Amino acid sequence: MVTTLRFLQFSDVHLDSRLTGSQLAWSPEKREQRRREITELVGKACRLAREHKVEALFIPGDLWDDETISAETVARVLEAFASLDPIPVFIAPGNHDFCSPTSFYSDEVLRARGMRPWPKNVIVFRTAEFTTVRHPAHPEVTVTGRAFVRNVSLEERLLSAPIPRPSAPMSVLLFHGSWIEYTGRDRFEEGKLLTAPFSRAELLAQGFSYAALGHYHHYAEITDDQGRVRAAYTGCLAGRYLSEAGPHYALLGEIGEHGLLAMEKIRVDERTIHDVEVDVTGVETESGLRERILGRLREHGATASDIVFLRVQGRLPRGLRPAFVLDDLQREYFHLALADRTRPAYDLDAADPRTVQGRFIQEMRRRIAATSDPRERALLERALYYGLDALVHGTVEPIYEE
Ligand SMILES: [Mn+2]
Repeated sequence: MVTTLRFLQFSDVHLDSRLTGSQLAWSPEKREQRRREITELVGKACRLAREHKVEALFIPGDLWDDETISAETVARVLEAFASLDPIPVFIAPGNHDFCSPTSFYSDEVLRARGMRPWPKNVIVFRTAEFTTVRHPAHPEVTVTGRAFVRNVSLEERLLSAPIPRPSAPMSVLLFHGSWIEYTGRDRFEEGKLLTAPFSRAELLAQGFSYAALGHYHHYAEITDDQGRVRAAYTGCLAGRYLSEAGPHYALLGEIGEHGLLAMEKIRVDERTIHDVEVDVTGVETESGLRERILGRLREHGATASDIVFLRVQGRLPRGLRPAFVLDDLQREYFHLALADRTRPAYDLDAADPRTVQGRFIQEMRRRIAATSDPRERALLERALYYGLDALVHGTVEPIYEE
């Protein structure tokens, strides 16, 4: 009888996702390259699973994006999983790779497209109800899971009542849903579904040895009162959006009867998204600007293979713009997008109320101070600088927009 089980867990790969509508402003070529890279990560993760001789692969959902997933990508995933045979791969489809009769989780769909069926070592939980199976090589280990069958927000508290299952020395749950106490950066992201919500208390009361969680995109773990890890989100396998800045992992772990005995977070993707703010106040030349920004990026740990979102703020001499050094910066990194929030270094405090300019500054600052609406404040602030450009220099360019 086993007393431990070694596994590799990853989820939320979102294969073939569009990567459009992002502040990272990918070009079509970069989007295509990034999609290909992310597909390759599944094969890389499977190689890791073999190298580390795991006894199971756990994928708690959002392996792909249903609207855009291609047959070609699915074919590669099927090959990667088949190469793990006899190591079982357990999949609990999430809201983005929901399991429907017309999805790629259907062997009929695969057959109709002339593709191989799901490999026999892959166990997909295909129903919205919880199902429990036994590990093919270790029958004393049960694995419980369910599927999303469409991409909708599920309000039901699926973990509030005990999930019926046979008793076993070791039990694993694969679950895709929203841990309500999660505080990661993607928690309140626009468009992020709150779905199949559950609390720490509800999950722990189920009494599983360990739960592999999917849906949120940053690593998070749930510990019991003894401090043992009883559940973990690995987060997405690779960053695609600004809300996914920072490192991402697959989780190599070993489960005992009451939680994880050991775990290692393994970085599979070679790229990291960096969300970096730099203040350029005091810089007076283009080369000074480049050095200030590159210094800040190095400090942040950004390397040539990384993806950078750069927020530049502060006061610059009028006529000096971060966009002037953009090409130089972009050459240093795989991808770099710039958000310019700098303003000209007008001395607002020296406003002389006897001049039109001075009265304009005073009146605009009074209005800025009086509003509590951040959007109105941003608008008034932009109006202040456009007005000063006009009054002081006689020319206005639309440069203070987001
Ligand atoms: Mn999801």
